[in-house]
This record gives sequence, structure tokens and C-alpha cells, in this order.
Amino acid sequence: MDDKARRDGIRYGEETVARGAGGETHQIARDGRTSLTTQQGIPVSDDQNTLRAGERGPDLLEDFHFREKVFHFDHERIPERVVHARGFGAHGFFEAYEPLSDLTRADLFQRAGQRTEAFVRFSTVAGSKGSFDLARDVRGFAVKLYTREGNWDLVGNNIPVFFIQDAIKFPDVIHAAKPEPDRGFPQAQTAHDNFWDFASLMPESTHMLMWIMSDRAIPRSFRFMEGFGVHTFRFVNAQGRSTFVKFHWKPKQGMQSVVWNEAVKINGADPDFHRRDLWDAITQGAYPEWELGLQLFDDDFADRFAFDVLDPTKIIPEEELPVRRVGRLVLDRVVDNFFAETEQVAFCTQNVVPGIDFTNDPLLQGRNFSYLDTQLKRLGSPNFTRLPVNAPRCPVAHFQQDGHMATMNPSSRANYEPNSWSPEEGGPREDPVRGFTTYPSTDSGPKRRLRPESFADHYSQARQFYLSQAPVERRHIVDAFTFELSKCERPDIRARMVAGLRNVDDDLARTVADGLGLPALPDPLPPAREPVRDLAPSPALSIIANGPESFAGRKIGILVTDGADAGVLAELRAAAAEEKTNVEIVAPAVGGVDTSDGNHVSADQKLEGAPSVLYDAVAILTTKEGATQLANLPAARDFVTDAYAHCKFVGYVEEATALLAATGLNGHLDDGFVRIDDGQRPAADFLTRCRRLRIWDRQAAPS
Ligand code: HDD
Repeated sequence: MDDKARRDGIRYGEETVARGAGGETHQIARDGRTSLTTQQGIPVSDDQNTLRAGERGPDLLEDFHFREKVFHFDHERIPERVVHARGFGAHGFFEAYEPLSDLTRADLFQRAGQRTEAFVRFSTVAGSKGSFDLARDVRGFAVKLYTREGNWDLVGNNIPVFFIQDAIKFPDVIHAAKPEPDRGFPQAQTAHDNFWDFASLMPESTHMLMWIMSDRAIPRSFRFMEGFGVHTFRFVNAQGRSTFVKFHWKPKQGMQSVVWNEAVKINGADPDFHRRDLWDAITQGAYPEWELGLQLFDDDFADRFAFDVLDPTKIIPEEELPVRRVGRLVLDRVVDNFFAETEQVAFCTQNVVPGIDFTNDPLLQGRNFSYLDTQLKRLGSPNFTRLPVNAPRCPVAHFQQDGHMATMNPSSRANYEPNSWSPEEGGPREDPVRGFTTYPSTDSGPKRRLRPESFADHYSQARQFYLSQAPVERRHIVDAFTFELSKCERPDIRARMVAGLRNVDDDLARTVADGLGLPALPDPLPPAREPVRDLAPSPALSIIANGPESFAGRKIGILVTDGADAGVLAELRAAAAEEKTNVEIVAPAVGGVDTSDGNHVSADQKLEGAPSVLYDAVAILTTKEGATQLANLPAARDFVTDAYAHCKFVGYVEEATALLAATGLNGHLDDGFVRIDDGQRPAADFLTRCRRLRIWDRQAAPS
């Protein structure tokens, strides 16, 4: 309907109906577009006006199109996930490097080069669906593998341990972390009394607290973080032999996080920072990859190991049990529809395939109960397994039937078994050879509610994690504890948490206590069991020690003004392309600038909408006049001072000096400030230096 027609209230009509090649009817409107129809396929003539009696109403009940349209809209929302509500998914595949038939009969591990379709959903835990991406939080790393023998869901996180040891405490830890029930805030953060009250009363959470107060909880991108299956699982081979296994996802892009001050600002500048990053990477063909790593061990190792391998608050350090890389996960396709795929995907920890089995980890056992339940609540029907994103890619044959939205029901005579009907009419039968068989472990004992003594050392690995961090990472942990506890209104909660930290590291506890201004250092909390203390540090636990080898997949923001040197810009672009680094042009106006050669360069971003927190490094390409103009713009000064404060590399041309002077940084130009208009191959040199990611010396180590 054109504007005039809309104004005049003239109804649209006279559609033509075309017949498709197959004889099917297509509704084709006059302009060649598909006709709008109701859900029943009835072509709609007017979607602008309700049916009414007389020119000015009233509306008529008879208007079935309006009724249907609003009815459907009213029912668009489904309950958001009770945890991990905010997430982002993508499609891809898993490719096995080698056959693992000696370890497992799982079909996806039988042949080198075999590919298995995959869907991955990353998420934050505490925030609601509409919260921001860079909350300090655990990231979900849920992988659905559509194997030829059914779906295997490895529902993990980017942190290898968990807050609690027993699933019965899950509602409590989540209630404590979520907005407080009377006031409904704070959103997507643990910096409040309820969380720290619970955490300080649950010493088993201490190891996890170290991880979530570390930079692991503010990743730069989903692409730059590790994933973990957390629990100990079992592999079972065709002969029935079992091997314990812990699953790891190792990002081929290397690890990287942001700093807290940066995270806070990113949330304002681009609340969708992580989802946009993944979307952009995949649509640009820079497919992120992770290698699947396995830690494999037997009963002897489990008996020798200093902690219980069934305790989900413990890791097995990689230095003690190396991670064997057995395949790669590649994400190469974004979703077609967010709701259909990312929202409706239903992960269930109990989805395992023949060759993979559970252990008695009490958290895992409890999870197996919870996930199916939650999917029924969210998706409204036991037939959620029929949704394309959830449906196995292998044949499915059973006698389950009916229910809401049933789309696949038995069509032959029998809907039960055993039956005496012929193979055609009688349906499927059990398959003792291919079928899933539970590993026959012998478990017995008196029925009791208790926590095993072997789970009782809550502090040794927390300390190991802390001492394995680089000094600047330790400082970030100290700052995070201090910040979060400073948001607690009750001094006794702050003090109790510091008392717990004394069992981890006295310097840590003391510095946090000082930062909070506690009147006195509280006595350490009495530990449930004397900690092992001083375990060897594990270098694998540091992000900084495991950074990327190149600057690939990162993004540079180049701030330009009119007259910017076209040659330097071209060199910078070429060097970035060589390093597989993305470039965005930032300018005072989004229309762009005219460079020194008279050419016009359009901008990707207007300066005020593209603070330097959105980039891994920045460059300033300007003239003397341009620099003076920039020096007067708060957004331009922030662009530089934030890049400095967040320890980023800054490339600049000599003419930018006026801007640097206006930020007061002129006397502080360290290694991270790199001239890109001076030297042999200055742009390439700048990109090479950027591989270090940050100049951490700008942040002093803890005293
Ligand atoms: Fe959970 C969702 C990961 C413990 C109950 N969990 C959920 C998701 C991830 C995890 C990544 C989001 C899946 C998606 O993207 O749809 N959960 C974990 C990890 C845990 C863990 C790594 C500990 C090692 N979870 C855990 C426990 C329980 C739950 C102990 C309950 C007893 N989790 C759920 C749930 C959710 C969920 C309520 C909410 C939405 C959903 O399942 O699909 O069932």
C-alpha cells in the first residue's frame, strides 16, 4: 500500500494467484511479492486498518485477521531460561583428529577426519535475556553434537569448577546471585549482599570465587575463552572398558580478557559486544575454532590424586595430567533465526551417546534431573525434541506419541512393544549391540545425606589458582573482591568473606581488607579440613601466560580526520590485512573524511559511538589542525586516555601530538605508543607489537 492509499484508507485488493510448477498455489500480489496471509493461508487485503462499522468505529469481533495477529503476538514470549538466559548460538562442526576406539565406542570419535554437526550456545549465567554481555560472570559453553548415534550435549562453562558440590544447593546459589527478591536488582551482577552472604557461608565456593573474580569472568570475546565439561565423565569402549575423562575446549585464537573498567564502559557503548563479535567473525569468514582436549585417567590415578575426582569444585592441573587434543570444533554458520535456534535450543546433560557415561559426581547427577524439566517448562511440550535445532540428525524410532504440538507419531499398527506384528507394522525393537549400556560400576552403601570427607579441602586449589596468576592478574582479583564486597551493605558479610580469603592467601585477604577499610583483619574461618596448602603453581591457569601468537581476529580502531596521510592509512590497512586483524575507521562524522590524496574515506563509526573500549588497539591518523580539533572533543580525549588506562597499544603519527598533549599523556609515552609514520615498516611493526595485546606495566603489581 502506498502512502497516499494509506492516508486515504483505501483497501488493497486485486491480488493475482499464480500456480507453481508443481501445481501448488502461490499467493502473488500485484508487485510480484508474496501475498501476506493469515496463519490459515488466507490472503490478507488490508493490514493497516481493523474491520469497523462506519468510518470511526466501533471495531467488529468478526475481524479474524486482527484477532489472530494480536493473539499470536500476545503469545510470542516463552519463559526465559532460569539461568543462562542471555546467550548467543552458532552452528558448526566437530572434526576428529584420530580414532579413539581404544577409549570409547562413541561414533564421533571412531574415524580421523570424521565430521559431526554441532550447535554451540554461549551465555552469561545471572543476567536476564536483555542484560549486557560484559557482566562479571561465568560464561556458558554448551555444545550439542548431532552424532550418528544420537545427540550428545556437553553443557559446560568457561570455568572448570563450580560454586557448589551438591545439586541440592543450586537453587540457593542462583537465588543468591540473581537480583534480590524484594527489590528486583541488581541486574546481572554478584556485587550485592545476598551473593556474598551465601558465598561466605559456603566455603566450598571459594575456588570458584577466585575464578569469577579473575579476568576469566570478563572475556574479550566468546572466541577467546576456554570451555570445560567440568565434571569427570566416563569413556567406555566396545569391550566395556571405562576410562575417566575431563573435557576441555582450547581456543585456537588464544585467550584474552578485558579489564574491569573497560568492561563497565563496553556495557554502555555496546551491550551486545560479545554477540556482535561472534556474528561479525563468522559472517566475515573468520571461523572461530576450539580444540577438544581430554584429560584421561584410570582408577589408580583417581586414587592417587590429592582430591576427589568426583568433586566439581576441583580441577586436575594440566601439568599433572596433560590435555590430549583429539579434534576441533569450528563455528562457521550464524543462525537464520535467533528465536528458532538460539532460544529454542534445549541442552540436557543427560543427552549422552553410547561410549560416554556419567560418574557419581553429585552435581552432575542432579543436573541430569534438572535440564529435562526446565525444557518442558520453557518450550511447553515434551515434543521439543522435534524442533529442528533439537532434532537428532540420525533416524529416530520409538513408541512415544501425542502431546502438545506432536508432529511425528507412529503411523503403523503398533504403538507398544513387545508386539507380534510384522517388522513393517510392529515398529522398532531394542538393539543390545548398538544400544546405550550404562557402565556397570558397583555402587552400594547406606542411604544417608552427607558430604564425603574427600570433598572437604576448600582452599588448597583456590590458593593454587591465585598463585598461578601473573602479578597483574592477581591484582585484578584483589580489585574485584574489593569492588564487589564494597557493594555489600553489611560489614559482617564483608568481614566474613575476608576471613575466608585468609585461608587462601594472607596477602590477598590483607589487601582486600585494606581496600575495604576493615577496622581489623578478621581471624581465618575455621576450615572444614586442614588444607594441603602450597600445591605447585599451574601456568595453564593464567590467561596472560597463554595469550595468542598473533593479533589475528582482533580489531583496531583508526581515528582519522580530514587530511590524514593516505599513505600511512594504506600501510596500516595492508599490515592489518596481513595479520588478519580487522580495522574500523572512526571519524568525527560518520560520513567520513578526505585524506591527504584527496580521496574520500567513509567512516565505519562516529567517534562518540566508538570509544576505544571497543577495540584491541587504536591508531590516530590526523593533521596538526585535526589534532587541535580532536583535542577539544571529550570523546577524542577519552579515546586516548581510555586506551592508555586499559593498557592498549596506541599507534600515532607525529601530527597527533597536540591530542596526546591535551590528554596529559605526553610524558608517559611508553612502549605501547608506537609511531606509525616513522621507521622501516612502521605499520607492520605496530601490528607485530600489538600481539602482546596489552602493556601491563602500566598497572602496578600488588604491593
Ligand atoms: Fe546448568 C542451563 C552449565 C550446574 C540447571 N547450565 C545451563 C546452561 C549451561 C549450564 C551452559 C545453558 C544451556 C543453554 O545454553 O541453553 N550448569 C552448567 C554447568 C554446571 C551447571 C557447567 C556445573 C558444572 N545447572 C547446574 C546445576 C543445575 C543446573 C547443578 C540444577 C540442579 N542449568 C540448569 C537448568 C538450565 C541450565 C535450570 C537453565 C536453562 C536450561 O537448563 O536449559 O536446567
